[in-house]
Amino acid sequence: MKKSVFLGALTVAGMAAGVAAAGTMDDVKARGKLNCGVTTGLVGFAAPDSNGEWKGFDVALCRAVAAAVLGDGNAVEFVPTTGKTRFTALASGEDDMLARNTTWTFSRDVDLKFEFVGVNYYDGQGFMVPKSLGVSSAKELDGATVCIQTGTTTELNLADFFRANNISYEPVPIETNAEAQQQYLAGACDVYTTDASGLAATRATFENPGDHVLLPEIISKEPLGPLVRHGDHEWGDVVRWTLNALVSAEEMGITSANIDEMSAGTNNPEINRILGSEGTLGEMLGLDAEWAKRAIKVGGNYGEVFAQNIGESTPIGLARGLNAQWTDGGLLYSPPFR
Ligand SMILES: N[C@@H](CCC(=O)N[C@@H](CS)C(=O)NCC(=O)O)C(=O)O
Repeated sequence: MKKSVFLGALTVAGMAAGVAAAGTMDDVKARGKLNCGVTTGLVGFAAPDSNGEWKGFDVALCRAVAAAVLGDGNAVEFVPTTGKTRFTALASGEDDMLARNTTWTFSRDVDLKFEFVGVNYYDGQGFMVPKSLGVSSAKELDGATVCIQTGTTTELNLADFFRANNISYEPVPIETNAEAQQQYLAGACDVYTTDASGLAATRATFENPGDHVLLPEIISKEPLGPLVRHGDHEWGDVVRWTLNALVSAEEMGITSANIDEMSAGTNNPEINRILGSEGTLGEMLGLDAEWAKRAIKVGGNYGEVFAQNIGESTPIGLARGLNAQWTDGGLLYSPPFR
């Protein structure tokens, strides 16, 4: 405990001085737990279930990294963070990584000094209104009160969109999605705006989801992905290639059902390199040969994780859309395992 607080302080000092901060992997191994920054609760992406067990699309990535590094998908301390607190939690060393509906932007990379290791969900900002408002386009929202989460890209895009369309709005600032939901349902704001995936996830928990509509406008690009601190490339590589392993597994047909059989060896050399029966990729990462096998086994490949947590057969009901594999016309494209 003492050690991690000390290293946390060092990390901040290191960052302030622009010095590379290394050693996250050793920290995680010594602690025996991954500290993964997630939301305060967004069902489908990251939220505790009725048994207090964290579940969701982002949670699955935390568990995959823990399985790769520590051999146990349950060796995760989930650290709830708000839109505002997430970056200090990561910069200070309280978190080893963030998997929290976080958009990859220039300033978060270059100015805040974080490294986005990839995209796990291509999204965009949308608007939800009660059907009873009788509005069919975001351009009709002149003068509306809008619930908006602070510390987010949502805030900035909203201002841009209204200004570009020469209309005005009154922001109702809120800190968490739970608060937004409560305020919106209580009528404290006419509109809730956030990532379209977040709107779908929020609406799915309403008593009468059909009373609310998502407007057709998507006003921004929100590439959501996991991030780590600048400067610790070894750790960044581990998180990046864990995500890539889940994506590649789907592309190559490795599933939680066939992974044991496939890991004994197949006639596809890339599958063998991922699953560790050929080559030394694990060793290059500072891990063992079965790191990716364990990561994929926890929640399945990217497609299985998507389907189980947010896909069309869940109440959230998201289509793969841009998040389909490149071979199916989507944007998911893992670099090769070679
Ligand atoms: N992607 C945007 C918005 C992220 C965001 O905070 N989204 C909300 C609504 S989808 C959320 O995850 N809330 C969960 C919480 O309140 O803990 C960003 O990175 O700034």
